[in-house]
Parts: sequence; C-alpha cells; structure tokens
Amino acid sequence: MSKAFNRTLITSALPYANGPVHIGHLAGVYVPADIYARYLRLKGEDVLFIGGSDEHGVPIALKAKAEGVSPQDVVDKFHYIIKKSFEDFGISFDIYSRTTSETHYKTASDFFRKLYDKGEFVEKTSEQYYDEEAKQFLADRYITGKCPHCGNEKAYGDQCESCGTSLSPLDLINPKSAISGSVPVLKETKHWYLPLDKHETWLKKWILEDHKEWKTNVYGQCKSWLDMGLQPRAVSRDLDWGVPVPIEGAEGKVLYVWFDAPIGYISNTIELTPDWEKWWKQEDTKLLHFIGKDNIVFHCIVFPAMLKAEGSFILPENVPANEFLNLEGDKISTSRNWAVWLHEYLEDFPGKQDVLRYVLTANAPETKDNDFTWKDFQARNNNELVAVLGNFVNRAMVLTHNYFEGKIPVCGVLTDYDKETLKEFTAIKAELENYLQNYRFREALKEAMNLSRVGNKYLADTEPWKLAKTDMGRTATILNISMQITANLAIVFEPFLPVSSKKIKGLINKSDFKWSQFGQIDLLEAGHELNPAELLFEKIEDETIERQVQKLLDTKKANELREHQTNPQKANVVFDDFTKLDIRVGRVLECQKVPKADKLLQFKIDDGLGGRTILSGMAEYYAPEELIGKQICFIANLEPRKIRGIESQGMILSAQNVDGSLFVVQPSKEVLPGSEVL
Ligand code: B3M
Ligand code: ZN
Repeated sequence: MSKAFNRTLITSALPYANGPVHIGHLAGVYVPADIYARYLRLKGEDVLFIGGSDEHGVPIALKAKAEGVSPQDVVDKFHYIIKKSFEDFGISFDIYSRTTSETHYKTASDFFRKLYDKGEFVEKTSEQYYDEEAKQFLADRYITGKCPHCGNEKAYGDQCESCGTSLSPLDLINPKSAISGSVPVLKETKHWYLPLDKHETWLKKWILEDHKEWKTNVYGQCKSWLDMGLQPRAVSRDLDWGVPVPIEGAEGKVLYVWFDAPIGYISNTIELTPDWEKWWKQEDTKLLHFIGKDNIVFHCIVFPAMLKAEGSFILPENVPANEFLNLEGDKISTSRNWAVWLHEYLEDFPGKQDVLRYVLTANAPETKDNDFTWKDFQARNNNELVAVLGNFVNRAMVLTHNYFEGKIPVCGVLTDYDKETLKEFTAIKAELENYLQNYRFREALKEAMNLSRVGNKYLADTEPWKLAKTDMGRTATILNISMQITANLAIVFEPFLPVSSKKIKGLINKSDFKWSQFGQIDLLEAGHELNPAELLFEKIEDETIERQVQKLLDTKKANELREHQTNPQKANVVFDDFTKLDIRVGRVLECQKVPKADKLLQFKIDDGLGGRTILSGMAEYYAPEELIGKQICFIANLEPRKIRGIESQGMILSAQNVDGSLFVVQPSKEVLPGSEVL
C-alpha cells in the first residue's frame, strides 16, 4: 500500500562550491528536481524545494592553498556564481543557502552531539599519515604517490585519476605530502565512526524489500553495497576546514564533509521556515533526494542511517538519482575544463535557457549515461522547439489575428474529427502525468511535445486558411480549438520550459493557470483579446554550433599540451656546457623540398657570416614558400652532416607540439642576421 502524503520535501544535491556549475549538474539533478517541484506547485500541492552549496571538504581546502587564499574566499566566490546560474536557469528553489551559514554550523554540530550522547558512534584510534613539517594530519587527498595499479606518479590517497581505482593512502608507493612535499610518517589519531554494520538489517529490509520501486540504477547500487556488507565509516577528519567536532579533546578535528553536507538540507529548511520540523519529522511528508549517481550510497545508506540514529527524522521516500551526462563523448571534468559552463552558455546564448533545459531533459541520463553534443542541441532546437512547438503556437496566433482580429472566435459545433483530436489530447495527458509521478521526465517531455504535434496535425488537416474563404463559422471553431490547445501548452510546458510557458501566457494574455485546468477547452473565452504574435524560438545556425565545437577542440588541445609539458625535465647541465652552443638568428633566403625525401626541407640561410645551407625535417608542417623571408634560430656550430648527399651546416630550432608537429622558433622582434641567441 502506498502511503498518504500531505506535503513533499524536495532536496537536490548541494554542489561543491569549488567551481561553477555545468550542464552535467543541470541534467543530472537540478532540472529534474525543478520540473518535479514546479509540477507539484502547479497542482497546488504543499512543496518545498531545498538547495544550497556544499562548502567544506578537502578539495576546497586544497584549492585555497594552491591559490594562496582562504577556503572561505574560495566558497564565497563560487557560491554566488552557482546561485546566479541556478536563478538564470529558473531552478525554483525555495531557498539556496550554504553550509558555512551559522544555522548550519549549529545544526550539524547539534546533530553530531546528539548521536554522540546517544552512543551511536564508535571511537577508534588508527594510524594515519602525518606531515611533520606542516605539523598536521593529511587527508587522503593531501597525499600523492605512485599508483600501485597503473604506475601513475600523481595518484591521490583516495583515488588514482588515471586508472580510476579507489585507493587508501597506505596503497601509494613513495607517498608525499601535497602540503610540504615531505615524506609523511604514520601517527595515531582518534576518530568517530558511524557503525553502518549495525544498521545493515533494517537498511536491507527498508531498501531491498520496501522500496523495490526505486529506479533500477539506484536499487542496483544499493543492493551491491548491502550485499558486500557495510563497514563502520569515519565521520570526522583531521582538518582545519569544516564544522569542528563539538566534543572535548577533539581540537583540530572537523566533521567529515559527507557527514555535514546532507545535514545542510535540514539547516537550509530551518533557515527557511520556523515550521521546519513538520517537513522533516512528520510521517505524512514525502522526502525526495534528487542526486547524481556518485552520491547514491550517501543518500540511500549513510544519511538514512544518520537520520535513523538520531531518531526523530523521517527517511526519504525515493532517491531518483540520475546517471552521468558526457560531453561530446568524454566524461565532463571540472579540472580539465571539459564542460559547458552555465554562465558561459548564457553569454553565448542569451535568453535561451529553455533550449538547454529542453535538450538536457530530452536527453537526460535517467537510466544510463548519455552524451551531450552540440549537433544534437542544434537539431533539437531547430527540428523540435522551432519546427513543432514554436511553429504551432505561431500559426495559431497569426491565423487568429488574420481572421479574427486577435480575438478568440466563437466555438461552434464540434465535428467528429475535433472530438478525436481532443480525445488524443486527453490520452496524452494521462500518460504524461504518469511519467511525471514516476520521475520519468524524459518521457513526460516527449508527451508534452506530442501535444504540440497534435496541434500541428490538427491545423494541417483542417486547413483553416482555405476554409476562411468559404466557411467562417468552421474557421472560427478550428481556431478556437487551436488557441485552447495553445493555452494547454502553456500549462504543460511550465515545469519543463518556464520561460517559454510565460511567453505563451503573454501571447494569449493570461497570467496564471493551474495544472487541474490542463485538458480543458474553455481556457480562453470567446472575445478574449490576444497580444501580437511573436516567435517563441529561433533557428540556431551552423556557424554558431561550429564556434562551440571549436571551443571544445581548443580545450582539448590545451589539455593535451598541459599534459605534454609535464614530461620530466632533463638532468641539469653546467653553464659552460650551454655556452658551448653557438645559437644565432638567420633569415631564410631560399627554401625547397628535398627530392625523394618526404619530410626534409632544404634552407639557404642568410646567417650574417656569408650564408649556409641547412636541412630540416619540417616539410609536413610548412609549405616551403611560407618560410621564405622569415627569421629563424639555428645552431651555428653543430658539426656539419651529410644528409641525402647534401651537407647540412647547422640545425634550425623548432618547437614540437603534442601531436609531434614542428614550428620554427623566431625572435619576437626582427634582429640582424647573425645575432647571437643567449
Ligand atoms: N557536494 C557532491 C557533489 O557535488 C556533494 C553532494 C552533497 S549532497 C549532500 O557531487
Ligand atoms: Zn592508477
């Protein structure tokens, strides 16, 4: 039997405030949560939608250190950037707060204290790496070393990013402190653990038996964790950034970020309303966590265990987690800048937030990882938003203006065809609601789009522009129905495309609808005056898309270059060795291909010393005439060598790019041929 709920509390993962948000965040978490929240509000249900930034954790502390600023500076910067992006994309949080708020420190601290007092933790002393120079314990992320699996020299103490293996700091070969660079030593430290093993029995029943309806990706992940058997989890860390552990003798220790972050949902609700306990403690509240797949274990196992241990909280009813969105075939990555950042998107596509919301929902990674490509973005905009939804609304509007001066005409007697159309409409409504209830937003959106298709087909089949010459009565009925469909589209697209829904309402001169009105064909009364027609969407041209693709190609190139430059440096040489080389600037007088040698170019150089010939393997990267007249640098005193029967008197210096291509090195200003390079 399904429970009777009187209100819905929606939380969405708190993004780390160590970078801006990108399309992966939107697609995985925030757009689905927002669609659901808007849908429930339209239905007149009692709903709260909670968001906020996650501002603790080692990556933030590390970033601050690397930039020579405080962790608070880092989160202050990104919290507001993230908050603004969400506002811009219409994510309709009732509150978007942060885990550095005073309320959160108190809430998280009290929560820990209560569990501590109830004896819900176990205390354990273990050996952990300690940096004697920096005089501090090292979080897993603060230790780097060689990965025992793939040999990557820059693996972290929690994970090797090169082969993806989860590691513990003790696995690393030649561990080094990321703070001082020194070799860390093992030292004893005390921490508090949540004994998940003790919660295993009820968790198994609660998830595996009572929540079989959870999405298969969520259920499957939980099952495999539960089958493996749960272990106690440390909920404190030796770190100077976070909520201090609120007990004596715990100086220098903070709550583990994954302990305090989900409590952030509670803190933010407290900040929002004095009535917060109703939302968190009454059994008739439906609690939902919208998250990405990497957060499943924390929301389905760890946080519920915390709530249960505390004793007065309800548990989530569902955790509709999504899989990941990739970008043009590669995993989205903040550190590699492989992302479409929301604030940048809006600079490039001002006013087009709904287009992105549409594409991300139509292509949402609901059951498996999915790929975002700019080509698909363009196609969905041009072939669906413009050609289907936008086209229908515009035709209905323009025709009503043309034949009825922009006033809703009187609806006459419905024909069988009209009735059939309306029946189709009702059938779609039922499907759509069913998908929304079950967090299947992709399918729901498809159905919403089908409603516009029904409208388009209705106009194409009835051809009111032809009928207008002979039968104004029938034309009136057709356009009345078309405008009623338009009003319905304003309702149905509100959760998905809030900006466009508002635009449609503007066009039809109506301010608000309720979801319960969806399906009615008397939303616009005869005589009601419309505003002038305007296009809802515009075509996106190839050049625009090519620019975005080029931007990504540039990122890829920059990443490759960066990796390339991390090649180890050669052994030192003494200054005298360097001065033995006679490097000079010359000008290319002649340049030609060497016959039967694909790669070789033969140069005649004005070297200020009477001229010389040099051969160089650059034919793949330059046409000979490109180089004539250019200044180059060359080693003048390299022992002459015969190549293909030609004597090469020196060597031209060139920079080698990651892909192996070569480009000549030039002085940044012209100098006299023969000038020395020092
Ligand atoms: N900040 C991880 C993430 O952004 C984490 C979520 C916390 S939700 C309580 O993926
Ligand atoms: Zn590895």
